[in-house]
Amino acid sequence: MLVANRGEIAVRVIRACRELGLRTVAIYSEADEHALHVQLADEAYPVGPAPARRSYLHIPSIMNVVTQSGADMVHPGYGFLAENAAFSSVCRLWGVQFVGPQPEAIERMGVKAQAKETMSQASVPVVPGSDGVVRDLAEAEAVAARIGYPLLVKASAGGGGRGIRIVQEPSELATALERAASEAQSSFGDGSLYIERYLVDPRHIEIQVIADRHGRVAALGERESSLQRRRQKLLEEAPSTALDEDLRLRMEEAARQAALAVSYENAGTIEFLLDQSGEFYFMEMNTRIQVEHGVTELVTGVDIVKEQLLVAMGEHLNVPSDYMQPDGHAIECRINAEDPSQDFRPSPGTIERFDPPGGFGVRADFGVQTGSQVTSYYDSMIGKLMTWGRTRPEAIARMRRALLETRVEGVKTTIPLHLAILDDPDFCAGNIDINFLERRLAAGLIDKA
Ligand code: MV4
Repeated sequence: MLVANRGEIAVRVIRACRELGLRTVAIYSEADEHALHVQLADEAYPVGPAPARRSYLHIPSIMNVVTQSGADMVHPGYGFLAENAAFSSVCRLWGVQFVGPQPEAIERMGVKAQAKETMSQASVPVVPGSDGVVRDLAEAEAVAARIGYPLLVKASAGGGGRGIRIVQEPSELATALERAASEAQSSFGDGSLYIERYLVDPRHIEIQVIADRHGRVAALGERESSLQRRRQKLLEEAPSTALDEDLRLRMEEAARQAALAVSYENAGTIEFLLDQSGEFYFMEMNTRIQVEHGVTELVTGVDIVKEQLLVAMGEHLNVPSDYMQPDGHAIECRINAEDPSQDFRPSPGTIERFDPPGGFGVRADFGVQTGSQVTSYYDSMIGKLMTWGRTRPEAIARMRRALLETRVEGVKTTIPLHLAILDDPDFCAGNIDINFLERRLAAGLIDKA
């Protein structure tokens, strides 16, 4: 198995491979020569200089290592080439098994407007709005009359928050469309737009699915991913305080239908927006393993990465049910080398000392050790702290204890932010939505000192 990634997810994949008796091949840039994932792998090969586009994103260098090492499988992790259809295709051409979905599925889910169309055909609930792109003002006004205001004008080629414009009332519609079209044309080379009802303060709920090559799709429950800042998740949990068993089953069924609609294979996540009236709508589908997969593992007992590997080798899923229900509660805090008192500015440097926490119900998935270099070439996340408890209060108390026990010297981290979140009454009551964290930060959750 060639692990085409670095950091904590490379370590995570190498561990799953070892447990299955698969030999592991790591790749590393010049900046990662002494990294933990390199030390844990059976073999390691350099792929180029520190910049990602010349190393972890450089497909020719990676395929050279496939040839040199004789690897017959490639796991892309997340980020980098994980959702790059071309990389998945090159692996197929090279005759190596890509641990993920087919290129066609990656393509179809990659274009947000097309993904929404596919979901709508599969009777997966989508946000009320235009049926595909809006061609002129008259059509836009007709949609607006049907769905009401406020509404969003979204660029078809946009995604991840880019190319979205809110329209509060009819008088703003014409100008918003013109500006959105020209911005989309210049940013994405495609000025086409679609319209959606604007959901006010929704939750971001995602359903984990895993599908084998024998027609079976299992839903592994939901993750609450609403705690984000500028589209970067910081804290996730499973299950969500907003779901009861009935809503969970309905969302799991919608997610399974989404996966079946594109003949999905391997692990994937269907992201939904859940509004305050309990309606949920498809937002997008991620065709990769996600950072936060561990909280689902903790409440289901399913090793998702191992299932990925087994499915990629043609095995049947080992998941006990197609509609998993959670056992207990799990929380994940992303530990980023960023300074919360300096507007989360990256805090690169040498980790002079790293001591992870331990004890019952504590899981520390890190890609660093004492002495590791944290550089600004790559994402600032150095690892994830997860805790499991029989109840959410127990998981919260355990996480607070684990955060206080974690020592990371030499760089600033998001640990103080997490401690402040865990002490927030609304968070403890489970009253959160996608704007919760930014509201709290604006109100001084973290003192600027
Ligand atoms: C929305 C929305 C509210 N209503 N669509 C942001 C990125 C893109 N993938 C979709 N996003 C949103 N679409 C409607 N109709 C709110 C957001 C949104 C958001 C969604 C999930 C998690 C964090 C978010 C942060 C800002 C906006």
